[in-house]
Amino acid sequence: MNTNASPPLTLLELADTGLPGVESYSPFCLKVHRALKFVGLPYARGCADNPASHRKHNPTGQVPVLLVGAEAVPDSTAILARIQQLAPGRIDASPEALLWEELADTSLNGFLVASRWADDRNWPRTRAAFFHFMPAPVRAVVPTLIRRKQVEKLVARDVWRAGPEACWRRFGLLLDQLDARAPEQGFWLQCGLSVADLALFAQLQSLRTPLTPWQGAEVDRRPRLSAWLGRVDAATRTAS
Ligand SMILES: N[C@@H](CCC(=O)N[C@@H](CS)C(=O)NCC(=O)O)C(=O)O
Repeated sequence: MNTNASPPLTLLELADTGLPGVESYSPFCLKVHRALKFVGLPYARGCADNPASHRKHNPTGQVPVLLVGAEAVPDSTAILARIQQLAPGRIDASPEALLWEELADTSLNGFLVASRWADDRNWPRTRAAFFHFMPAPVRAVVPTLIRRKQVEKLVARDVWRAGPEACWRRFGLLLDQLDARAPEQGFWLQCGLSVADLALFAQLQSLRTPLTPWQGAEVDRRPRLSAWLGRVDAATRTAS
């Protein structure tokens, strides 16, 4: 680790959740938090209520963006690659680890988005957590419109196209497959912590917040998966 030579780092992201062990409701921001903590690089936080507030640093309007000095690095996958340059040899990024990262960021993320935005059981909690800052008259209208758009995107992604029952059946099957694949000891691949651990952890940990109790319980009842999540959490929760 060589923190003295590093340019100052600022993570542009969403507001803190206030929940222990969940620095952000954005799984992609959570992934970056945990990578920075694991390698021990100090960083500042630039929080906003809306991802688009950081648009001047990322034309896609998404978070996270990592400012490395004056250089803006958007996208969690690119940010992890940049962190590996800043702290060489700490996080593995083999081709297999990158494939797992892709599965987490796409497939698993689809279920997280569905659990918060499309699942009627969870929507009132999502609305309260994500839109509390809006004045009441705006809050009465805008969240419902945004929800409608999110559900349209979930249908287009084939996550919600066949409806809730099919979605949660596929979710359960994916969790079963991950549970069967989870290592009995150590990290996801036999090489120390990798981008696979960070990316899978970020999506699964994000399912374990009070916003999505049913989905969180589904994760927690897979014993090997939960034990591995606990190990990744312990290794990445505080700055090393
Ligand atoms: N591929 C991006 C995905 C980032 C992403 O989807 N961020 C969400 C927050 S979790 C966002 O900014 N959404 C706003 C939008 O898409 O307009 C990454 O890995 O960073």
